[in-house]
Amino acid sequence: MSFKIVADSASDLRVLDGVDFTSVPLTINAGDHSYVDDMNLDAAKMMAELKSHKGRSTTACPNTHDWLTAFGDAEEIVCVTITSALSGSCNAAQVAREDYVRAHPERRVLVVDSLSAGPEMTLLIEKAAELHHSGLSFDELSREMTAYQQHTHLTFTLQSLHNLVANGRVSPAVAAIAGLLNIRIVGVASDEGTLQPTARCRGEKRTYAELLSTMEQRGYRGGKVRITHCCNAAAAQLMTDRIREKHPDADVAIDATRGLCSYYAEEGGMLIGFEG
Ligand code: X90
Repeated sequence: MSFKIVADSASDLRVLDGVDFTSVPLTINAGDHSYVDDMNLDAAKMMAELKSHKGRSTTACPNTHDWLTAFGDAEEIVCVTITSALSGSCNAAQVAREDYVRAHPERRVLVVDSLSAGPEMTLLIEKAAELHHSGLSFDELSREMTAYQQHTHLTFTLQSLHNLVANGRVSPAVAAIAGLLNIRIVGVASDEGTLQPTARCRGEKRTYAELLSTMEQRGYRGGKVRITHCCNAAAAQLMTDRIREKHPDADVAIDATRGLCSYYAEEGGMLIGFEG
C-alpha cells in the first residue's frame, strides 16, 4: 500500500524523513504580490517587505484541486489541516477526499482537522508517520490519531495581533485587547480551534514562565515539544532552556515559522505544540 502524508503549510513543516510527505501552500496576498508559502518562500524576507506595504493584505487557503494534486495516486493518505474554525483549508480537503474516494473507492483518506496551527500540526504529522512505520492498518492508525489528538495542545505568545484582527480571525472581544503597547499575549488553541488568550505579560522572563505554566496546566510532563518562531530564534532557545530546566529529558525541536504562520504570528511570535 502506498502511504502518504499531506499537510497545508500552516504546519510549518518543510520536510519529513522516511515517509512520502507533501506540503500544500497557503498564499499571502499583498497588493499585486502573492507570496506562495512553498519551499521557495523566504518568510523573513516576506515579513520585511510587508512592513513597507501600505494597503491591505490577506491570505488564502488551498482549494480542492490543490489538495487532489497533492494526494497524487497514493492508496492511503493522512491529510492534516489548519483549524477549520479559522480557515477553509479543512473544508477543501474534505471535498477533495470525497472526490478522491468516489473516483477510487478502494483508497483511503483520513482528514485530520488539527483545530490548531503550526507545531501542534507537526506533532500530528510526526505521529501519523510513526504509526505507519509501526505497521498498523489504516483503521487502527485512524483510531490512534484521534486518541493522540486528545493529548496534543498549542500555546503561543504574540507581540502583535494586527494581521489576525485585520483579517477577522479573532473574536471582537479578543480584537478589543489587541494593540496594547509592550504587552505580549499568551494564549492557547481552544477546544473549538479558535485563538483564546489566557494572559497578558510584560517582559520576556514573565512570558516564558507563563508559557511553561500554561503547558503544565494542560498536562505537560516532559513529552514532545515542537516550537516555531517568527524571527525570534533566541526566544525559542530560551524557552527550550526553561523547559529542559524542569524536564531534562524533553524532546524539543525548534524551527522558523513558514509564510502563513509568520504572517499571523508576526515578528517575535512563538508557537509551542506539546504533548499533555
Ligand atoms: O484560510 C486562510 O486564509 C488562513 C487563515 C489562518 C488564520 C489563523 C492562522 C493562525 C496562525 C497564529 C497564532 C496561533 C493561533 C492558533 C489558533 C488555533 C498562528
